[in-house]
Amino acid sequence: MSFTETLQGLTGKPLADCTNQELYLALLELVRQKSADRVQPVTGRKLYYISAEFLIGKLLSNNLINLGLYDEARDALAAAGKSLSDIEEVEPEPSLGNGGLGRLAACFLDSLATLNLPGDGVGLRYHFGLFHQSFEDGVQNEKPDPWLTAHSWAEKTDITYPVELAGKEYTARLYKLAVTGYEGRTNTLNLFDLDTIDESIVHDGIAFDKTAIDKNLTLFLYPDDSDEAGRRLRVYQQYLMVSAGAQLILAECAARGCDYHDLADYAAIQINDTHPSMVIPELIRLLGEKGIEFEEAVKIVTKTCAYTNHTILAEALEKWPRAYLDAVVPQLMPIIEKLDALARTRTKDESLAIIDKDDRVHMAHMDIHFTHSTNGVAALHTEILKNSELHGFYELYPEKFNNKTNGITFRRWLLECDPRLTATLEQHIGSGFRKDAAELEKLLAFADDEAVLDQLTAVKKANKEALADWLLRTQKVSVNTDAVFDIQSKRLHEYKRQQLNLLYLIHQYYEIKAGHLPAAPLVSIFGAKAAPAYTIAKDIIHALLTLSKVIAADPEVSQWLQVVFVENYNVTAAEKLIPACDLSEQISLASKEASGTGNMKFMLNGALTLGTMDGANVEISQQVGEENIYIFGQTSDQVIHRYAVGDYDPAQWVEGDANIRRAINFLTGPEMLAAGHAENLTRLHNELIHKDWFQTLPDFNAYVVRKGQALSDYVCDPKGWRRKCLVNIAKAGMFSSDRTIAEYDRDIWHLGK
Ligand code: GFP
Repeated sequence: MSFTETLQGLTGKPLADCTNQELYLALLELVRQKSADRVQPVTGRKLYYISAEFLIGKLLSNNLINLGLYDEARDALAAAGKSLSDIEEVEPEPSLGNGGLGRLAACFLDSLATLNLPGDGVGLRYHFGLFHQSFEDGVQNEKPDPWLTAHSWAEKTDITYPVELAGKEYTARLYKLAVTGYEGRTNTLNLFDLDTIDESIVHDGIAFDKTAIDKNLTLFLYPDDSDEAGRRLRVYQQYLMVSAGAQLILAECAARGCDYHDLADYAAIQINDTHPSMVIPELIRLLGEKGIEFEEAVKIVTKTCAYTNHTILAEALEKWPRAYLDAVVPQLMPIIEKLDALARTRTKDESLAIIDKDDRVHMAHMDIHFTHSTNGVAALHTEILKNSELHGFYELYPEKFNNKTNGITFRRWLLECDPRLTATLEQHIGSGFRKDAAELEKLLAFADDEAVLDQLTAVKKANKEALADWLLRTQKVSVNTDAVFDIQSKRLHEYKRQQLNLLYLIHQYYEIKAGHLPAAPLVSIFGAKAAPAYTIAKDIIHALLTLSKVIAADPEVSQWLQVVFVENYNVTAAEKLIPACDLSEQISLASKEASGTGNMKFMLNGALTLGTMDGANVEISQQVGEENIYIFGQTSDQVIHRYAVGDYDPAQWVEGDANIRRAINFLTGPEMLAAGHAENLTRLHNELIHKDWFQTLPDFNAYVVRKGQALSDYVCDPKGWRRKCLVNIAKAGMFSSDRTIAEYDRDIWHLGK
């Protein structure tokens, strides 16, 4: 049967007569059938990757590519006058993640299935995801971001588990979402939900009654935690996820013959950040119910579980007040107390305890004591964990610590998002890189081939045109595609330093006004959501939106400089932005960005990195060589030293440097106040002058100089620039998540064995 006939069989009428919605549903059904054919029996150890976030993005194209159906589908639809990309627009994007952490989990699921490894995800089926972002009057507004429609990728099952929360029994229902691998097997993303959720309780944006647990539990990812009810709600969510997840794991293993004593031969559990940490005491509790004594249960769980640390920021290393756990999960507290006592027999160091003297339960500490592996996500990050942040633990358990540098799936971040570049690469180096990313290195043979460099230039230009069309259509802004496209897209956080970029743009505004024209016109594009309760992050968004208005209203400046802030940045937007980027902004304060994965996506798509020696930027720089990357700023050692000495005073930098002073004072100058809100701008101004916790000012001048160098290279030496881009693409192979997953499997999971 031809593809057209198959699809027609599903729609019941000629394709040309179908609406895009009908075609989307038919394709969804087809993908379901084909992915079901690739489900394989599990033998030996199977991985359960437990995570609060899975930022999976739209799935139609991704699944068609992985199932080898994409070209056929596109051609059959085109023959009927339909466009696959129009059909894709029908699909709502699930916003089940916040940023890199959740996207990493999604890339890992893709690589597991591609490498034919048995590995499923476990998470929650949030009805409204993180939130939908819009800008009103220069301010971020949050609304629910619904994605669950009558026909969704996540299928309801009859499988339910009882979960006890605050002494009351709830019923967790399992939904299964098929995860296809590229020419590989089909695995599952298991998402739990309650049948009693009531979407109608949400009002005024994303507000809702935080105490109505049966109605609100899975409405949002990361509900506002600025009050106690919100923080407790997060504990409720986490326990729902791990209790239902642990019951699923035990049931699946038992069905395969496990007698629970040998659980570690059947399951490997990866705890993604601290949100799923309660799986440790929960498994011990459940094993207890099966008749296994505490001491043995601890050994089984330690052998089964492993922990990934994604950050050294104290705010993200969860420490729950014991009172919350007493109230929400009283059944776990006796176990956590016993774990704390056991940990204290291993070390006298109070700072490594699970329950501290203020009665707070340190989730990461429980993870490190009672799993067999703790890994960081880039070489520098793991060294910082070992040598400073988790040094005491490293001394206690040196054998547990290991590094797994993050990666990205090339199926989504090259084949799907950049078909033009993919075709060009295939023309010269064949298609082996689709399965083996290391083959991209073959491109180095063309580093001085002018025809290939010209082709890469043409691909980039076409991608910039496509982005310009998309920006016009969706954001109502038009951009000059001859300008350098400079992009900073990632979660909004002060350590990622969107505010450093803001100060640069203000500096450029003044320079252009003074007649010091830049080497090239610049379109500076941002994409970022700020956590709803994170005031300064929202002020940074406001300042950028206001600056964008000020510049646009000034013809002298606007011909050289434009600031675009993309509304509701998500995976779909990232897929448009990344292929069109010339300069990738990876400017976090050295030591603070554990790895970054956007840096890898931009590099793979032929953008050059402007970055600090932080996270995986360090490894990118080692791969491409320092002549093919723009590095600036303090080193992590310098930053750590500055924090240790504790004498950083931003006011001195403001006083001592006229350019810094000029840029900061512009925030509350007449132009900005006329276009924006004094309250937000003044607060940001004060924050930078009096606090600047992430040391923006010491890196300011180095950043200005290095960015100027990049722009001048782009204009003065276009061939040299494109050669650098080629080297970046060729050297991106090491950042495939297939490599990362193979390393996790080799060192930690040993799946299928
Ligand atoms: C976090 C870290 C990043 C890291 C990802 C994945 O997420 O440095 O690359 O986890 O390990 F901070 P985001 O801040 O990017 O969400």
